[in-house]
Amino acid sequence: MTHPDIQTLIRLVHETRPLITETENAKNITVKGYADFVTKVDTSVQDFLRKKLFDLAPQVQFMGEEEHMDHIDTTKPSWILDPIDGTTNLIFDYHHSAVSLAYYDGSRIHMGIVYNPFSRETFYAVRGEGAWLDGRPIHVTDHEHLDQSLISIGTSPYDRELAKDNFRIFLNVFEKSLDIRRSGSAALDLSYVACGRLDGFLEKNLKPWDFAAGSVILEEAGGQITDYEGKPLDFCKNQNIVSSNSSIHASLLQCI
Ligand code: 2AM
Ligand code: CA
Repeated sequence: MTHPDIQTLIRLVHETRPLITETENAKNITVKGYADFVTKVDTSVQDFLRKKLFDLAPQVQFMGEEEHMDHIDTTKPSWILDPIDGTTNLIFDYHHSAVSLAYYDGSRIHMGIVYNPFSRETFYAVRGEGAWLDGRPIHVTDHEHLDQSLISIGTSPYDRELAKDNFRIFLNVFEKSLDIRRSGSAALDLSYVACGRLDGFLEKNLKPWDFAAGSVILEEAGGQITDYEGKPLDFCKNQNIVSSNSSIHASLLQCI
């Protein structure tokens, strides 16, 4: 099977912008768990893209955040969609959220798109071909030491029992790095490491749609992404994510 065309996919993803920025749907909120929300924007973007992606490639399975995934055959191609990554930011009108779409080819993530409709920036990559921000090639930083590095942390707000261990790690990272940041969107954090706005990002217990698209964008930009033990990721399970410009990866793992 030929892979879908990235430019066609980018055009589709851009069509979601009015659904996100020009409605009051972000105020229509359902609580899924502690600090874990879904809004009418999440469901309307997912419904819109699911239909368009089915029309484009009916044989490709669909894995999305607002959808059950027990039906997925992991040996076959699949879309992995987070209709809104950064839902809490959306609810607070923080203007830092993204649509995150990945194409899994049956063995690895082949393509990824992360689109922030507020800044109108699109990060994307095709495995083996490179990574871009709005058509310009992107690359990670060349910082070799943690004390030159800006690191984004994710607080896993929905898993409060992880907080003590998380903040122990964040203290280690803060003491050894230049400074830390907290953005609220894992997909944008990975994209920011890819384009050199950050040197690294870590967060526990992320779901496949939080990191699938960002992972290929980061790897194609020269970065590295693993679990907290430095092992390759499993795209079918929740994962503790460590990502970096590659050079500082070992030092970042040591903070854990
Ligand atoms: P979301 O906005 O799509 O929910 C914030 O710390 C990061 O964690 C965001 O990327 C957020 O994605 C993600 N996140 C939020 N709730 C989550 C949950 N229950 N499990 C895993 N990741 C979650
Ligand atoms: Ca989401």
